[in-house]
Amino acid sequence: MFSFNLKEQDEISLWPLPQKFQSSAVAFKLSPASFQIVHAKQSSAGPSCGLLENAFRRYELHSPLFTFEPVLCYKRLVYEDYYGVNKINKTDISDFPRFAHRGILLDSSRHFLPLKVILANLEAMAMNKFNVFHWHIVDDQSFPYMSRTFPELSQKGAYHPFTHVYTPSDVKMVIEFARMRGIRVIPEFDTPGHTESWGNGQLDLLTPCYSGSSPSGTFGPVNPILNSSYDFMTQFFKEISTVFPDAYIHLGGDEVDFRCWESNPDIQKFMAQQGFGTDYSKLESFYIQRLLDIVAATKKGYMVWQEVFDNGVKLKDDTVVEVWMGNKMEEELQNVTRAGFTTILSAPWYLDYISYGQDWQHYYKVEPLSFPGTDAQKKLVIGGEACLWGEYVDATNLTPRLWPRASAVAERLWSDKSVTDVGNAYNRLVQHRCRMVKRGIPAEPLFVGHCRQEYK
Ligand code: CP6
Repeated sequence: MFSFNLKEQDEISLWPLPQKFQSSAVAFKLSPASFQIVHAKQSSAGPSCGLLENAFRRYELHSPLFTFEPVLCYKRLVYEDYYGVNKINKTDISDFPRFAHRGILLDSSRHFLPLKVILANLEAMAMNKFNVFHWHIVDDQSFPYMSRTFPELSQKGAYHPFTHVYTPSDVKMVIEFARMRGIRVIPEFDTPGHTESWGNGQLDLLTPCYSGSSPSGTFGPVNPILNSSYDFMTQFFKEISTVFPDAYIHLGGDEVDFRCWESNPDIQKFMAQQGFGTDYSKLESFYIQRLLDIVAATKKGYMVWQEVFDNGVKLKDDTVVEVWMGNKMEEELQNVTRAGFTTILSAPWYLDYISYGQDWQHYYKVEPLSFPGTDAQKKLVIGGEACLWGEYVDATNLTPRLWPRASAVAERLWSDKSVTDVGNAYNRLVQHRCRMVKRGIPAEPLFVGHCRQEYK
């Protein structure tokens, strides 16, 4: 096995663990003059692939192999031997992801996240082979997305109209930075609930709540009984579909609070006309159904939170249903896949929950396909997302709260189902975390210990 002369913490530490990995004891010296990354003969990409060329260049820029400064290094495969010589053991790796959708949800509404923080986390995502940035960009508390069609949404709905907004060029930069790292950007514009901030810049979009027989001055979900609401959504999502190149948009649909709708006499009248009785989930479905048709007309696919499926809304075949509720999660996966929909799992990976101890182990131990179902059903689970909701998170604590806890999710979604040894994962993750720290990502420690480069 491994015969090279290293202390335990210097052992090769790959994260996430590749599908096939064969290392021999034959070690090669590396030097800047001799080191090269080349395309395999059978590679379909080759030097014309700009993405790979860029990735190689970034590696060269950051690799200690290409600097003159002696650096104690934790590369994946490259290590520094006893004499300070960079070495690599002859190794064959054949790798591919277990799940296609490996996402991180960040929430830039509860707190504004500066562009710098988003880009730094895209870099960290790439190091962990995450490939989807689920950008929960707006919500009740603020609307930082600067819309060309409806500039007042951010002018009146952001925490600050100039400093706490994402301009069209900011959004472009996020998308391009992500693309260079193999990451898709799926924006979420959550409606009809979670929309309080939209109301500041778009008159009559939200439902006026009543207290007794008169409006209380507060507002609820998007008003589903006005044509103007759908006209707005048509224009708005037409813009979104051109700004974000990904084939999917997340349309939310979670946690709709019916109390405001119930209080409003116009809504009550509409409910009666439609024959909805007092079942407000029917009104919710009525809204979502129209919204989905509007978005489908832009030729985009959509993702939704699980409630939309639960309420029996008719969904396009290619809809991705995101399962986020922890109770009855397996039952939900069974139901969604039995109905033939693709699904992603985020319920076990709410990283905004924090507790004393090594909670990464809980994330690591999740087996996404443990629910009862046929092979065809299991194939419909295309991945999962680690969610870092923003109520208690801003630029000061986001990165250490996310990393390396999200790395546990990364390995679960990338590596083979059989990769479940928590002790082995611990040893590799400790080093992976040091590697992130060394690259400027302030990932928190797993437990007691130190990183070698701290003693530089
Ligand atoms: N915001 C939005 C949230 C949550 C959801 N949607 C949420 C709900 C419960 C928990 C954590 C987050 N903060 N828009 C639900 C998908 Cl425990």
